[in-house]
Amino acid sequence: MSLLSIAQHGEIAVVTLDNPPVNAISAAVRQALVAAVARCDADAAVRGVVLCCAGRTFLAGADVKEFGLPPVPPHLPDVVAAIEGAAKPWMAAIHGAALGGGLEIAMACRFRVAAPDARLGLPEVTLGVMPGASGTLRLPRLIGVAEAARMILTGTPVAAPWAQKAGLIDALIGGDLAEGAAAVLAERLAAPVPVPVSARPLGPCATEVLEAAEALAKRGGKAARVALETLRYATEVPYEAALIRERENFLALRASPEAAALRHVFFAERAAPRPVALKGVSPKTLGAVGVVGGGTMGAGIAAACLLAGLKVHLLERDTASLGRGRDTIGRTLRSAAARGKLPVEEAEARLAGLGAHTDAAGLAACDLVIEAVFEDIAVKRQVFADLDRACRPDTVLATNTSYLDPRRIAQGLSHPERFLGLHFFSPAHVMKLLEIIPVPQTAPATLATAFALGGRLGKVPVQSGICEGFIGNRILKRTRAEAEALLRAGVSIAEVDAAMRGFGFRMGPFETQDLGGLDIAYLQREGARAEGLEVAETLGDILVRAGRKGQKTFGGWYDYATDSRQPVTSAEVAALLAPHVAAPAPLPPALIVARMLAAMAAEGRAILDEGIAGGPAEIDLVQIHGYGFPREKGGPMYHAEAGLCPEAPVRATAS
Ligand code: T1G
Ligand code: NAD
Repeated sequence: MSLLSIAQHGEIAVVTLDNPPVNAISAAVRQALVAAVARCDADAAVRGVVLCCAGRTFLAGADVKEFGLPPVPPHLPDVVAAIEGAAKPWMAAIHGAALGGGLEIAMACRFRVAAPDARLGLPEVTLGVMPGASGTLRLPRLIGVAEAARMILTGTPVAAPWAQKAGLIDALIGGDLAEGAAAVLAERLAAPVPVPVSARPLGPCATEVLEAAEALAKRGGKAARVALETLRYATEVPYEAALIRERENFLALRASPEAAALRHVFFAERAAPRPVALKGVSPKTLGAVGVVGGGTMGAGIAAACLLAGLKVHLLERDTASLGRGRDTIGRTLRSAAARGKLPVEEAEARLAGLGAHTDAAGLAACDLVIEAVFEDIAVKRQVFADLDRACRPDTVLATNTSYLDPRRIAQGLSHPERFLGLHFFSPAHVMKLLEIIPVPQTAPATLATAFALGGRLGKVPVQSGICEGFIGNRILKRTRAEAEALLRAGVSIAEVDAAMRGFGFRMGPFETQDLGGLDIAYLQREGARAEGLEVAETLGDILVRAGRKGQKTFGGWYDYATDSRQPVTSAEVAALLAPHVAAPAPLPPALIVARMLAAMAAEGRAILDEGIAGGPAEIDLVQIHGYGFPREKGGPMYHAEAGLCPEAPVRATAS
């Protein structure tokens, strides 16, 4: 099919764009649309035009692949102006999603209709930019400043029924969209055509509206703040002046390092669920999923699977533990329903369908089983021996171990080709990162099934080779060592945390340890020492031995009042560490950040050299989706590659 075709439906021309996979608005699409306006205007048989798209969605916005390239005319604002200025009125017929420039083109049309399940949005801030083709001017003219601000500053799309109520679209069209739209347009042409959206009034907005928008902009980062200023300006000046300001601000944001970093993340996230090595490999059908262990991780994993609409069977070692696991899962699903993630009755139905067992025979029908029992090789091996007997030979068996070698867990399995590691992160129903760890015998279909599960759960799946801590926890160990090296060099705990928060992490490395508990890593080190491995003493060990495990003991790297999570610098910690650290020697935050990022990038390069990760972008995704690395910085490998992170001085101590 050609990029653009025009069919006649009586006096209505139906223009169909076909630019797979998502009808991104490339230079060719822009040229074709401008030509279509001229062609329909010149055709005396045409009284109105319906714009629709082939494939899975309406226009998904500007072609992000063109962002780093010199702009090619006609530019998107030219297309928007051509459509609004057309002699024959246009109607946008939306299915799938009208996003970014796609919605801006739809708002230049005199009419907009949509399929009931369509979505409409201006997600530009998620790419570090803002609407650049009249979105900040036309959207508030259609739905008011308050709702327009919420859509623009959060980048969150809205559903078509809401859009109709708000006045963003004129009608919902069931059945054949093009036919329905043509019929509606023919009817509408019997009455006077509405004025163009740009001609509608937009007055100053109430102070409380802007105050609410300011709160949203604070959370949205730099692009959201610029978008808010542009929106505010649009309510104060005539349309043309505001349009010029919008374009200036958009182009400035598009050239920003944050926008470049966010585009890197955008494409990395879309490549993650479809590794090239698995092209053509069919995953197994995922009907029922088994989860062994209903503790912290098992309950989270089971909840994630239920929220994704999968049938779940939970296996615990006894009825008391099973009851605790089911209660945790129930709380998670009811909380999701309370937040509007799914209807309450649907949550209850899914909970009622949860299989609950204390014998592995209960998992016999499962297509995939995830083990999340104690981090103990003997316990895990016993569980897999039971599953080997209870499940079908082709049932995929996965371990959620954090640190054990999956090859050791797989020893003795009758069908190791169906086994691998699936490393979820806590809380498992929230954290998007999923590390997928094949063993040498893992079959491609098993691996493809794991990636398919990741996609079904809305995770960001990243394949990891086998090493201590896989990709994420290995880098975490390196950066914790670097943070302690800074302490030994005389930098304070608070300085390190403040510097990393200033860079964009929500919490610094020491605050994070207090939140999760210092004892988890301590026990892992003690376990290695018990096995005769040489593991250097860490400053964290000193604290744990003094009973300071973090917030759970009201003291870790910081002190905590019994009724507050507010960290307070601790005199006891200063005394405990005094023999091991230099006299206070503050460092500029930029240098602290440089050293920490250099440590991450150095460990990432070692991971790449060892073939543990497939590429630097995957390491970036691990850090962003598993450890809070700020998205708008692109990840440690991107940040180092982009020359944004000077090589820090040689590391002070070994980890
Ligand atoms: N440009 C280029 N490629 C895109 C693209 C885009 N806008 N959107 C998706 N792709 C590619 C993606 O990389 C993948 O490629 C394939 O399409 C399928 O994507 C002036 C400036 C539309 C909801 O932010 O939200 O307009 O890996 O796996 O799950 O104001 O894609 O197959 O080679 O995500 O069905 C604003 C971003 C741009 C929309 C479909 N628009 N895209 O989801 O498919 S800025 C966006 C999405 C803008 C104007 C400004 C989703 C989707 P490959 P996918 P999906
Ligand atoms: P947990 O102690 O909270 O839960 C373990 C559960 O396993 C308990 O409910 C226990 O009753 C159950 N169990 C033990 N033996 C069993 C058996 N034979 N059959 C069925 N159930 C059994 O532990 P957790 O934090 O959920 O960790 C579980 C696994 O996940 C560990 O391997 C851990 O390394 C890994 N993991 C933990 C985290 C984390 O942040 N906690 C993150 C990623 C991975």
